[in-house]
Amino acid sequence: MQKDSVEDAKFEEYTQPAGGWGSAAAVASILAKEHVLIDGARILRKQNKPDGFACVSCSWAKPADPHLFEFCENGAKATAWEITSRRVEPGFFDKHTVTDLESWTDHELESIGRLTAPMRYDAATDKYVPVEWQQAFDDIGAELRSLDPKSAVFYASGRASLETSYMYQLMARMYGNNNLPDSSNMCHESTSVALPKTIGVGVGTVRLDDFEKSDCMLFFGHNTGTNAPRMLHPLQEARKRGVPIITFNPLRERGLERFANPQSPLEMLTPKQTQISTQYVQLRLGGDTAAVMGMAKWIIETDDGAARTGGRRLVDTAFIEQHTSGFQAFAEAARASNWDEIERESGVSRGELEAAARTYANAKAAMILYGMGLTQHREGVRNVQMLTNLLLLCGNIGKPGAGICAIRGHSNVQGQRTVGITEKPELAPLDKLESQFRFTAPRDKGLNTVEACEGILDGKVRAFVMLGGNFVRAVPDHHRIEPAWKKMRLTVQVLTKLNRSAIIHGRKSYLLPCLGRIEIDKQASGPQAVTMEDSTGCMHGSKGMADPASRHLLSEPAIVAGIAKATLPPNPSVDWDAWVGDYALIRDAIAETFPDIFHDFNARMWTPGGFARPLGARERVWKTENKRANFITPDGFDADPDMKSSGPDVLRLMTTRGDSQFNTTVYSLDDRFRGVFGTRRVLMMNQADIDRLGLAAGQIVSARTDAHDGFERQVDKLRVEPFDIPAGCAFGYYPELNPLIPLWHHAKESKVPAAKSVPIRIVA
Ligand SMILES: Nc1nc2c(c(=O)[nH]1)N[C@H]1C(S)=C(S)[C@@H](COP(=O)(O)OP(=O)(O)OC[C@H]3O[C@@H](n4cnc5c(=O)[nH]c(N)nc54)[C@H](O)[C@@H]3O)O[C@H]1N2
Ligand SMILES: Nc1nc2c(c(=O)[nH]1)N[C@H]1C(S)=C(S)[C@@H](COP(=O)(O)OP(=O)(O)OC[C@H]3O[C@@H](n4cnc5c(=O)[nH]c(N)nc54)[C@H](O)[C@@H]3O)O[C@H]1N2
Ligand SMILES: [Mo]
Repeated sequence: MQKDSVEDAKFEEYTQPAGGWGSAAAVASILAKEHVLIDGARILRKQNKPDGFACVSCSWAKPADPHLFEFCENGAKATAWEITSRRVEPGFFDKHTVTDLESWTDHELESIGRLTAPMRYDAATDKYVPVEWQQAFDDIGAELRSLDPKSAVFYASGRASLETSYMYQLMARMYGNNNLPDSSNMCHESTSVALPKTIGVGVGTVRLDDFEKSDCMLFFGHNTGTNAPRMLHPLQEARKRGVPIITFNPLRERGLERFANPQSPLEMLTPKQTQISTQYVQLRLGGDTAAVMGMAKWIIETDDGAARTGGRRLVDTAFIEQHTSGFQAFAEAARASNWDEIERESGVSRGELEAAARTYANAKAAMILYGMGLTQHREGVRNVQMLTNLLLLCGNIGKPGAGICAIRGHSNVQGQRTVGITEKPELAPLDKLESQFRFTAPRDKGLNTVEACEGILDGKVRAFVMLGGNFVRAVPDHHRIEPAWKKMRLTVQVLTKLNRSAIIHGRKSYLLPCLGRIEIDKQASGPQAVTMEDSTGCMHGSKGMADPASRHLLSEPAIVAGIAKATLPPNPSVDWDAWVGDYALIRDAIAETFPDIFHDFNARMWTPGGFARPLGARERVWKTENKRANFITPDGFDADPDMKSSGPDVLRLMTTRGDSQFNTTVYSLDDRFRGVFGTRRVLMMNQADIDRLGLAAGQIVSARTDAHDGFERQVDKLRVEPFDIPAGCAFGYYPELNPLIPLWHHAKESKVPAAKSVPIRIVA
């Protein structure tokens, strides 16, 4: 277990490419640390294989013809973390009161290993004590039945299978609410709100085979080498074909600069590496709308000239005519915009944006890929809509090699939405569920993540059930949420390892440890398999192969069924036990609810590469209100309305992931690619800002939010270090800096916390 030491931390540039020997060494080291060297190696061979298990780390697509090792360094870390030989037996809790554990870091809490048995909080001793499964279910059921259903929340973190997620949403709705927030509310909800209005789907349109057909790729706000490393393989292939890749990112992320394929012997033995980005646009945090507007301006004005002189057109006028609406207004806004403002807001020169626009507009089929750097802003929805504006301009939706790729987070976060986990009743097939299961579904809007936090703060939320995740730690305004969280009547966590949400608990609290996806799941009808949806809308089967961490663990479907049976009145239309006995029956129920996507589910789930869900936009069928694809003209470029009046001492902070964590799960304290070793308590700043604010490299400071809403938000003991980041911007790590984000500081329409634009002052 590593101890975070701000003073002794090391900062040195990492000179290697992403992948390569550094990656191979890191895999061996984590397998050794978790004491799973031999079994780990056996298990990794089955990772992301058509007959194996789906990686529990990111949601990137799994190819039909996988590599010999279809996993990356971080996928291997996630596997080792789950199949670790370390255990937290009930005896551990004899030695530690829960109050003692409050001082443990996220890294310390998880590194002690897998929980092995269900536990209940005992207020008399301030300890977790063992409880029988049935007793836990009965207590939880009794508590939930005594509450107004509107005061309970059912959160899902994005890892649980389609089968479990379907059962979970059904349980919440039969209980009486649509309070089904999920991690997507903090993640790609800006996508789910933006895209239905522009292209009529809630998810990205790109599939894996588009990578082979594309001749230009634009990357916005995603750290691929760390957060979806397997994607570097198709990118490397594209580069070998000469495809230009343009990256828009305030940081020079190593994976998007250069990559050595750790599976290619040649590249491992010789210093060969592929340069990934052909142009790297280091824009300001939140500068994307302005940057894309600059590109659109150049394309439209150049095209205006071509129209006059009979030259080659850059704008796809036939496509725009036949398929879209709103082009004239958008084109007018682009022509009217001025370069000074574009350069100032984006932090990028006109020349650079014109060069990027030229490359893009000359491509026959271009795709845009993006992540949290776009969605986690006050203007997250507008950012995403600007990307579709740019794609529509050149007809880049609905043809091979083109499209938009929302790079999702958790391995089944997209799928959880697909099978009904949503707080928005209009997105769930409530009529169908009612007729299938003979109950009356609640029709009022449920709570999303931010609204659930508001409910916790004002005492309206009394019970909180978590299907995975670490809600308390992942949400904004951490220091305000923690004390309120403790006042809830009931917290229930289905989990694999201890985390902050288990330690900061409600008055009654239950820890229900489950099997992980990599483990063998034996039920009445034999070993079970489960399914997930990847970032490209393809559904895959997954079967576990490791021995369970403990024989007392239950599967996630069994736990959801246990809570449901103890909470809900009996309903002959839902046989929870039969579902747990044979997950194929759950898949039959899913297929009945969603026949378009999931017909013949059990037969198709092992299709190599997964089976794809139908997406109208891929065929240029627009499921928008006006049945056309829509340009949406932005009302300005301003990245953050909350920072309008902030003076020059206020920095714009992004909170981001390092290379050795999965969200709040911190594997180690190093962020190798960015050259940060031994601490996560940093504020990385532009040298000019360090000088201007009278600070020095290595100085220990506090960061305070510039919010003016009556609350003091401060994180202490952060080390200032210089970094290649645009002036006025800073970065530090999530979740350590979550206390700085005001709950109300979220994307306007989607309510995704604006974690990439937090206004802070440095207090020396
Ligand atoms: N190993 C590993 N894999 C993961 C995860 C993990 O924690 N670890 N998490 C999973 C989850 S849930 C998710 S959502 C994804 C997250 O994956 P990412 O979307 O990569 O999220 P972040 O790590 O927060 O990094 C955001 C990136 O956006 C850039 N950025 C920040 N602000 C801006 C901006 O204003 N404009 C632009 N253009 N760029 C900006 C940052 O420099 C950084 O490169 O990864 C998933 N995969
Ligand atoms: N400041 C800031 N805040 C952010 C973000 C950011 O970039 N910056 N990113 C946001 C994003 S994109 C996301 S997705 C959220 C993530 O928020 P969450 O999804 O809530 O958090 P995780 O850290 O992924 O959850 C980790 C826990 O999941 C449990 N777990 C692991 N495997 C399993 C399993 O198989 N089954 C079950 N039942 N439990 C399991 C373990 O106990 C582990 O401790 O955080 C958001 N918060
Ligand atoms: Mo996420």
